[in-house]
Amino acid sequence: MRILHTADWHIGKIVNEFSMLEEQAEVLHRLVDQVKELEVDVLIMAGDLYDRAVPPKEAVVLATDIFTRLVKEAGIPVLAIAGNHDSNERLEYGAQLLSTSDLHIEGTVKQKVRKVTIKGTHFYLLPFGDHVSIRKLLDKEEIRDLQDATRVQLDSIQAEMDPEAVNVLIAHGYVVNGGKESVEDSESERPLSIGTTEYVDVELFEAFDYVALGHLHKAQKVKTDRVRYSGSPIKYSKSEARHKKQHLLVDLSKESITVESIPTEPKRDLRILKGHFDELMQGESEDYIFFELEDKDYVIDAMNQLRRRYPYAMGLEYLAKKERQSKADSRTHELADRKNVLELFDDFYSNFKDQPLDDERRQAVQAIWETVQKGGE
Ligand SMILES: [Mn+2]
Repeated sequence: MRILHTADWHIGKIVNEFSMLEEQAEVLHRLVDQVKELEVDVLIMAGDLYDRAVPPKEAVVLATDIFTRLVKEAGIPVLAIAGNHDSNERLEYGAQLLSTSDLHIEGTVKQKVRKVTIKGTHFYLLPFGDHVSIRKLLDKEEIRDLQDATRVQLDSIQAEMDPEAVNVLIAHGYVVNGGKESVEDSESERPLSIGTTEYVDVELFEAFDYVALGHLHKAQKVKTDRVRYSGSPIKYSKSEARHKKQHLLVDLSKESITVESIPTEPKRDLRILKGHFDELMQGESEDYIFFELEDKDYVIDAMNQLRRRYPYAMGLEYLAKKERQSKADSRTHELADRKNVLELFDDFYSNFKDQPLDDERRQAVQAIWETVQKGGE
């Protein structure tokens, strides 16, 4: 079974006011050519097809073009799920009809996880959903977070799974090996939950021969060769400047797995350029650039001047200022640790009101604080 694993297309995404649509069209149309050449059996898109729940119309047009070419021209089945950026219901529009043409889009979470069988291999499609709606849908009180929700869904798959067959799971989320330090995230991934843990432990996925994940934008494996993020095909934030963007070509059987990376290489790269303003003004580039200026003093109108040489400049920061700021931050934290509550309130008040706390107010605050310490009355 030869799988092309990709995810996090985020079609329609705007990065620092630049639309990524041109790069997305370039990379995705090339992807169709590549899957034709590589004779893959199936293409997986593991969530975040779009960047927003209601994508711009150009994004919908591009997605339609790519899916149509994959199915009609390349002649391969496509398996896609919703990620946390997608609208589950909107993504699923027409899905039952599209399935008859081998475009399988699973948008909403179902009571029974959808299974699609291709050339004897079973694919389980697990779209992203929040734990509260999954708890309601499955009527399972014990679901308190995403880890519980995933466990319950995987248990129900495993109850009916044929362990002799090759089984592949497609999912979207934050899968870790023990703790979140085990994987590398980026600035452009939105948190999956507020108030409860967003992490799911990789141990839950042991029964599968391959787990095709979406969400983290850096290509990486989690604990084993068989659990992987393909990453996004394009750099979507400054923190991704050093990523090697790729699709994964996976040759899979019960006994073995080999994974090859297919670099995506859009014409316009996203890079960080570090140096003094005068040096940088000697160069030029049509890439997306984040500047890190080493100048000690501010340069008047630096960004506009740089834009004449770098029309796709995305951002600029002064390294010296950043360093001063982080020193000041850590000093503030140190001081905060040593002050008592009344002194801290004093600071807060004078910062907020631009005038010092007078004696009358100080006494009032002190009285309140003493009451609080006594347990409140
Ligand atoms: Mn995501």
